[in-house]
Amino acid sequence: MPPSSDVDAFRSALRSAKSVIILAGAGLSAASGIPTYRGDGGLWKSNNPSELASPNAFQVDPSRVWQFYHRRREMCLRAQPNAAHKALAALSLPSVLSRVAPAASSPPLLITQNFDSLSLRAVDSLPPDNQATAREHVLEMHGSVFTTRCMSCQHVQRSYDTPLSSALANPDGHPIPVSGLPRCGGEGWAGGNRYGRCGGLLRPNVVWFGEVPEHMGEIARRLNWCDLLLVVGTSSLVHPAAGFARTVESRNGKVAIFNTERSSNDDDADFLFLGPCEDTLPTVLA
Ligand code: BV8
Ligand code: ZN
Repeated sequence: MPPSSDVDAFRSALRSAKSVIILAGAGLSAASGIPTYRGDGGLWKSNNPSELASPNAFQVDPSRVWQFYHRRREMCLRAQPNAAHKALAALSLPSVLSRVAPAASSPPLLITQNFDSLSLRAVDSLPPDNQATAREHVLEMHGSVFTTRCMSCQHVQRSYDTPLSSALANPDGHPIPVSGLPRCGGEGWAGGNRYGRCGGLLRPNVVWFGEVPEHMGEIARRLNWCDLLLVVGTSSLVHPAAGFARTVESRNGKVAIFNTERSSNDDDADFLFLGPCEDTLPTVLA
């Protein structure tokens, strides 16, 4: 049976759902000006991921990889959460949750493949008392461009300071010597736990191809109980996230897809809402 686009039927499914998960991809942040990967103007149309988004690429040319991520980090820092980010963050509010998903035992878990941290920043617009709970329900499975990991002591640090090294702010693009790249405890260090000030080379703490995504244990546990999965703005081509819909369907859970175009999972979906998620999500969650 083709997927339904009936808003009332979706709202009824959401009202009876006990464990809701949202899986988000680059389409969630498109309206915030962050380019997607595979659509028109997509990032991987003009850049080769194996030369920029892999451990080997960083090994071979850390300067080129850091300049690539510095530019994207600056773009993410300038971007603002859009109406879709905010509609999802609002689901953590008891007043909203009791209205749209009264049977849910806890706020929906938002698993985002995006590393722009806009879903976390959307939480900042919630009342302060609700922010901690809302943040606990956001899992950045491909990491965040605002976290770094030290190649020596493995210390992970979140920082919105910029630049993480003055050489990166220099736009003339010549190779930066490794000594001028972000260092553990160096410029842009966000303070906090000074344990990790070993001076080692930092890497962007994003999940590259071939690396294990973050929070996979928690994700597997929650998928086991999920009876309604919203799949928002993803081409569903990157694993393991691309397999989450099948996992939920195999346990008789329902899947609702929000995308501007047909994608590889939607024939088996229960619901399909075609259109910009910054419009469709606030509508169906109203
Ligand atoms: C792993 C960070 C093992 C870096 C990224 C099985 C089969 C085939 C391949 C594999 C497989 N298992 C593993 C692989 C290899 C690989 C993979 O999947 N390759 C694919 C490409 C063939 N996977 C991995 O290497 C992963 N690691 O599997 O480890 C493992 C697994 C589990 C447990 C233990 C061990 C690691 C993958 C992470 C790679 N890192 N990014 C960087 O970006 O610089 S991937 C990158 O793709 C981003 O994270 C991005 O989020 C993600 C997915 O892309 P999308 O978000 O979907 O973006 P895309 O542009 O493709 O689509 C956007 C969609 O939005 C479109 O549909 C468009 O129509 C829609 N849209 C646009 N605007 C809107 C909209 N929708 C709604 N509203 C709008 N306004
Ligand atoms: Zn270190």
